[in-house]
Amino acid sequence: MKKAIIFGVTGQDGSHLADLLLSKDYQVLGVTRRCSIVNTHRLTHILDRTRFKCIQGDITDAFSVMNILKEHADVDEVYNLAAQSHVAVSFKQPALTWDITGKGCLNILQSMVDLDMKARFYQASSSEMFGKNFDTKVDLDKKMGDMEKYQDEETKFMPQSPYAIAKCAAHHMTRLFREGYNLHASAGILFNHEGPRRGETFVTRKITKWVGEYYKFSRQGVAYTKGIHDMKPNLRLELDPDYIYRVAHDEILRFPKLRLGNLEAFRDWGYAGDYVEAMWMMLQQESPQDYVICTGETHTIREFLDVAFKHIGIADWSNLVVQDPEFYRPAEVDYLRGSNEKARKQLNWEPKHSFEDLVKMMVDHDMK
Ligand code: NDP
Ligand code: GDR
Repeated sequence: MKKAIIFGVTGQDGSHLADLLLSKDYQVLGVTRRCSIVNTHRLTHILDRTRFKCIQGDITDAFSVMNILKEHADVDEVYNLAAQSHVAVSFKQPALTWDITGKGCLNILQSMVDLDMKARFYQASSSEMFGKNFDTKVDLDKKMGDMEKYQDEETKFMPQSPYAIAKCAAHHMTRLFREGYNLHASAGILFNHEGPRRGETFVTRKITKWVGEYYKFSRQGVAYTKGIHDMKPNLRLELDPDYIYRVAHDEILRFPKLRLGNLEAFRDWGYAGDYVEAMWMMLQQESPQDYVICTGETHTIREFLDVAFKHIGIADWSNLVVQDPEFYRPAEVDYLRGSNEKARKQLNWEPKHSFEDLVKMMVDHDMK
C-alpha cells in the first residue's frame, strides 16, 4: 500500500487530494494545524476512514516538519499544499505569507534531504507567479483577435503580490533541490481552480454563496406573498395584497448588496477535483518536471457574474452588485490564460469541467 503525506490537507485542494489518494488505496497522513476551533470540516466524510489519519504540525516550524517526516520517512509521496493562499491578505500580512508560503516549502525540502528520504515531492506553485507577464502567438482561430495571449512553462515570472513572490521562491527552491540533490521534486503551476469546497472569500465562492443566499431569500419573499394571495378572503383580513407584495419586495431590496472589487480581471478557472488528479499524475512520472495545469479558457469576473446570476434567472445584476474600494488590491494580475499542451501530451491530463459547468455546480451547491 502506498503512503502519502499532505501538508495543507484541511484546505480545498488537500481535501480533494485526500479523497483521490484514498480512492487509489493509499494510506493518507494529513498535517493539520493546532486551532482553537475544529478546522477539519472539509474532511468530515473521511475522518473515520482507517487509511486516513491527521497529524498535528505547522509548516513554519522546521522542528515540527522534521519530526513529522522523520516519523514517516518511509512515505512514497509528500504533497506541499500548505499556504497562506489569499493574494489580498498577503498585502496585509506579507511576513506571515512569506513564512508559510515561501519558507515552509524549504522546511520540507531540507528535511527530506537531511533525512535522505526517497519520497517524491509535489509543490503547489501558482499562475500568480506570472503576474503581469504573458507570451503571445498568432491566433489561428481568430477567437481572440490577431494575437492570443497565454502563459506556459516557458513564460517568465513577474509576480505582483507578496504571495506570488513567496510562491516564486518556493518554486525555484523546488527546482534547485531537484537539480542539486536529485530529489524527485515537481511543481504544478496551477491556474485558479474552484468548486463547492472553495474558501468563501475567494471571488468565485463569494459570488456563488451570495447568489445562493439571495435566491433562497427572494424565494421566501415570493412564497410569502403567494401565501397571502392564496389565503381565503376572510383570512386575508384587511390586508391589501398589493401592500403585502410591496413589503416583501422592499425586504428583497434590503438584502445586502454583493460587494466586490475589480470585475475586469481575466482568470482561467477550472474545477479543483480535476486539478488534484494532475498533481498525482506528476508524481507518477519517471522524471520530475514542472507542468502548467489550466483549462486554456479565460473569463472576466463580470462573465462569472453573468453565468451565476443567469442560473437563478437574473439577466441584469447591476443593481445587486456594488464595487467597493475595500476589495481592490494595491497591484493586480489582469490577465491569466494558460496553455496546457505539455500536461495534455506528457501526463495525458485534461480538464473535465467547462467554465459554465463549474459556475452552475457552485451556484447549485450554494442554493441548497
Ligand atoms: P486553501 O487556502 O484552501 O488551503 C491552504 C491549506 O494550507 C489549509 O489546509 C491551511 O490550513 C494550510 N496551512 C496554512 N498555513 C499553514 C501552516 N502554517 N502550517 C500548515 N498548514 C498550513 O488553499 P487551496 O486548497 O485552494 O490551495 C492549495 C495550494 O495550492 C496552496 O498552496 C495554494 O497557494 C496553491 N494554489 C491554489 C490555487 C487555487 O486556485 N486554489 C491555484 C494555484 C495554487 P488551515 O485550514 O488550518 O488554514
Ligand atoms: P486570485 O483569486 O487572487 O486569482 O488567487 P481571487 O478569487 O481572490 O481573485 C480573483 C480576481 O477577482 C478579483 N476580485 C476579488 N477577489 C476577491 N477575493 N474578493 C473580491 O471581493 C473581489 N472582487 C474582485 C481579484 O482582484 C482578482 O483579480 C487565487 C488563489 O487561490 C491563489 O492561492 C492561487 O495561487 C491563484 O488563485 C491562482
